[in-house]
Amino acid sequence: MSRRTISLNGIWSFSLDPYHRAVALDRHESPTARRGARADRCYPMDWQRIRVPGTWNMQREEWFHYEGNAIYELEFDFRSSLELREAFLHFEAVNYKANVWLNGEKLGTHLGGFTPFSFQVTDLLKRRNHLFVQVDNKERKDRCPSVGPDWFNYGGIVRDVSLELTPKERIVDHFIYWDGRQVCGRISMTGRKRRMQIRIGDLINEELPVVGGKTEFAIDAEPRPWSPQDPHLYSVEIQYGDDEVHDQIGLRTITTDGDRLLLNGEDIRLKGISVHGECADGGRTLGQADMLRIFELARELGCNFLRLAHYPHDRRMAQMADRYGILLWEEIPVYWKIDWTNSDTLADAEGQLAELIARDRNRASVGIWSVANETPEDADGRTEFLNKLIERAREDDPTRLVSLALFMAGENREFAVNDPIGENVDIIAINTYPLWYSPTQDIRYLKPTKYEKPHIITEWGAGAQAGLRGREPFTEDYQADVYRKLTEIIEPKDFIRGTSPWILADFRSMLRTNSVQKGQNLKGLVDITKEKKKLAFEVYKNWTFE
Ligand code: GCB
Repeated sequence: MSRRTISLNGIWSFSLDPYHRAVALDRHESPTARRGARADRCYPMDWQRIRVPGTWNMQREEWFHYEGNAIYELEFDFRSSLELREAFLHFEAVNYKANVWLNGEKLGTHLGGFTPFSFQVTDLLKRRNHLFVQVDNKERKDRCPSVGPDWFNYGGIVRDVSLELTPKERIVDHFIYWDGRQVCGRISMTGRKRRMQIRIGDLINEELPVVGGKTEFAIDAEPRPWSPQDPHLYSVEIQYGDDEVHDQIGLRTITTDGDRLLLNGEDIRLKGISVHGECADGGRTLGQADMLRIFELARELGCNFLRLAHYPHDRRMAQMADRYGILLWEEIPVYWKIDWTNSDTLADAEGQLAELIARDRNRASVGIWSVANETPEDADGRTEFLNKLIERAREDDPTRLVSLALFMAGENREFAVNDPIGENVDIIAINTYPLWYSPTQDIRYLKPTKYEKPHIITEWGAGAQAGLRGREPFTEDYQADVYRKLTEIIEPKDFIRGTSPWILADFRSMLRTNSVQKGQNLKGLVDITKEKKKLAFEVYKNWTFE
């Protein structure tokens, strides 16, 4: 085995630190001293045990509403030999700001609550190690998301932590895709070896030169294309000196032609559903079974498309989608109001986008990168900000479509037609809530926007409390009726190439603390446990959209 992953998941020590005392008092370096400290000494921490990965909100009742600064620590042994190896400390996601120290050395800071990051720690590892992580999830105007999104701001080390050991000379990154004619690859590596070997199923088996730390190739091939009907995956093996990387990759193209959306050159209509990355018990930390449940429900609904809203979900979602043949829309949390003219905020958003693309660009299921959701067209600096993100997405991945969700409110019978951002995206995606937020809006006459591009209705829906019957809003019957009416309107409109109503499951939201919603957004087709189906589930399931 050329590579090794050592999991650092497990039980860690944890304390809320609302006044930022740990770092201010430089107390992060010696946990043992702290633990032995007598109660009357000046130690403000209240060390408790916590599960990593996990969100603190779901692990103790008194932590449920906590938003702010907290500290984590772990002592771990490391016995592996580091000769001829590099070691990286890897975090899959920490919400939102993470400062990390290993053995008293500050490794760095990461912003963004949903994407992976690592630090090289080869020279810092010892037999006995002390890892200290300061996590701050306080909402701020200059972050992405900014203050007050319509979801719950779960804090903590919410996804896996590991040590990754690789050979010194190693493969850094690979990006493999099919452009419809050739299988193309870009592989980067560090080291002095001049050659590398790549095998892609029975399509390619080549030894190729490495020039300037890179190998690029484009080889004529006619693969069995990946699609929802036939989610075929090829196994990929890349060898470079002692290093070896394995992957499972689907090959397909996704393009547009006028208002048509094409998968492998053929028209496709997307019957989808939006979903948050949340589960009832774990909050933002989903286990394998929680993710499988999402796919099980999506498949039962007859979906070929999932909108992973509004931030990067667990990386295993795209791996599963590859296997199940579900196309994905992946998004970054540039949501509602952002500090559009702040260059640090732009850098943060770009960082999250780049990390997401780097993580998932080998996943055939990912068809669309979304750079934002419902942003105010007239806000100063907004369009420039979004254009930079669109540009960045295209630069990092020229093989996929780029979009964002717009919003249509009010009485207009046409989609939000004048938003200049429509010029630069591949898909016009619109959220709209007739019969709910815009009760008198009549979308029967919906026409396409002025942009001759495929249109997707990325949100519509209605709230319903599971089990509540009647004719009023918030009953299951009312919601089912909205699903009946909207699907009837959407179906014959040929310019609508996809839809992903809001939403698969009820979810926690800090915007929904009133007496009906009791802390949850209730627009799910199933309740928050994903066990109770509402009437609308059956309505949507029975709808064919081809
Ligand atoms: C939207 C937002 C989504 C909300 C939803 C709602 O337009 O994009 O994040 O949760 O409406 O239920 O209001």
